[in-house]
Amino acid sequence: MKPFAKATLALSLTTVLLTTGCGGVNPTEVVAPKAQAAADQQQAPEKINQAPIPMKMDRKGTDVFIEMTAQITNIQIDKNVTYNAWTFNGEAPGPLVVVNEGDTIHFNLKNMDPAVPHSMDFHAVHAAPSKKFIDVMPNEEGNFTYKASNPGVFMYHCGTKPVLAHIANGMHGVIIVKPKNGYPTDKQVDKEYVIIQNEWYREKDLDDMTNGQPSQVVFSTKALKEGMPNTNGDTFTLKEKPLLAKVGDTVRIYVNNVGPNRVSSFHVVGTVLDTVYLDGNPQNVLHGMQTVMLPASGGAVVEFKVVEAGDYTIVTHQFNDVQKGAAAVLRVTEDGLDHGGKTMSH
Ligand SMILES: [Cu+2]
Repeated sequence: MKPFAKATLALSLTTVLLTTGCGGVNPTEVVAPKAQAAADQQQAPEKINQAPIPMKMDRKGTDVFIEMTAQITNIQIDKNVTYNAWTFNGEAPGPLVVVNEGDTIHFNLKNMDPAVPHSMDFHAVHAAPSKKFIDVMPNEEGNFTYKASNPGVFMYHCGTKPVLAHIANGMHGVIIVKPKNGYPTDKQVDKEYVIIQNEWYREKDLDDMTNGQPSQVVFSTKALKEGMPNTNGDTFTLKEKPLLAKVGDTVRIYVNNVGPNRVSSFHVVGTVLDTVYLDGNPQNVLHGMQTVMLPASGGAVVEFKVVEAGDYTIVTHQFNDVQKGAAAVLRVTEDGLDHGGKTMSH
């Protein structure tokens, strides 16, 4: 125990003894739980669990004001596994950020972590990292301004050393910069979703992270509009609660692989990706792809038509990662509604 913790514990014991001494209650019964709680807090600040705080976003013309928190929050990643994660706003992946090409982002990072510095690296901007992606100290705030001048589906992440640990502990997410003139296929799209792939390692195990041995590889979805599903990266939610589409729909998925280490071979079983915009840039257009390679941090916009009712599994075609959880289900029905029933997934 650190000297400071010892002093605090001694002080709180004395206070409790003094205030309860003449009340007729055996002081030891009263003192033990309070003193223990104080001691626990001093000894293990990494085990705190901060309730998610929603991201704030305001717009004035092309100026967008975004406030995010760095915070420690428990995230369920598998049926029986909860991870005491380092997060943005209590979500992992963090909240979806959507801005327009040409916007100026005024970003405020509030670091609620009492012990560890954190930072923000937006892949969507041109900025000097040594000025704009710098550490924000515990219980402090940092303000940064940059322009979102490139359209696409970009990763964001904490860039504090060791970056591997900060990303693997949950500090990653996606920022979509909508192209000024849209995508040429905008009018054909009926349904839109976001899917993010990330890895989880044994909790805070830097060896597993360094050796690239994830315990789970997972998919999540983030809401593009209110009412849409918004999940953390886990092994089961998107298999049990499928995304939905209607027969004949053209479905668009904004996808990103935030890693930190694995490459994603993004594939939708039972269809061909009719149109793909690599990294989500309308100029990087490809057609008729079976699988899109997403490097760590890489994104894409993929579009495909679903012609038959049924369950379509979305995977990374690196099936050892599917074995570790990386799959989601798109359920296609005649009316686009879910009529229940167990999903068929890989
Ligand atoms: Cu961090």
